[in-house]
Amino acid sequence: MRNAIALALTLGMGTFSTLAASDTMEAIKEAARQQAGSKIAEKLNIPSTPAAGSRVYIVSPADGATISGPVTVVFGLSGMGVAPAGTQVENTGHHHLLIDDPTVDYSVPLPASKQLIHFGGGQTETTVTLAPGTHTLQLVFADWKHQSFNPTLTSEKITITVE
Ligand SMILES: [Cu+2]
Repeated sequence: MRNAIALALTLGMGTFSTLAASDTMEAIKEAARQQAGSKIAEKLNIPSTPAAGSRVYIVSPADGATISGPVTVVFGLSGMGVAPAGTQVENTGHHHLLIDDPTVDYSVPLPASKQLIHFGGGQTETTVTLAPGTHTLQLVFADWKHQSFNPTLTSEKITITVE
């Protein structure tokens, strides 16, 4: 822990030099603790805790919808806020869209694939082109380091038909 704080102090030099001269040593220590905590959380894939009562859901399309052409998916979130990936603010995260139910290991940062799309820019909707047929869509909300929250914040899985 001591080494991690020293490392954070070294890495954080730029940040600390911008602190006003009136900042106390305690404030600097607290900043170091937070920064060290972030580094450790990132290294150990420590999940963030979601805000109590928060939930993620698909606004549209509706479950069971039949759609012709590209599919616009609107992401819903309540109880928390959207922030771009890499922005560490409590009770925020970014959306991920799961297409056709890929296998996901929620203990590590979410990988990116054609079936697991990250919206690290803080987007709240997307348009995807899917082959004709039946598909499932589901959202996963994850924290600044692409780590799923614990407990996991996933939407209901919906099924749509693309013509
Ligand atoms: Cu992500």
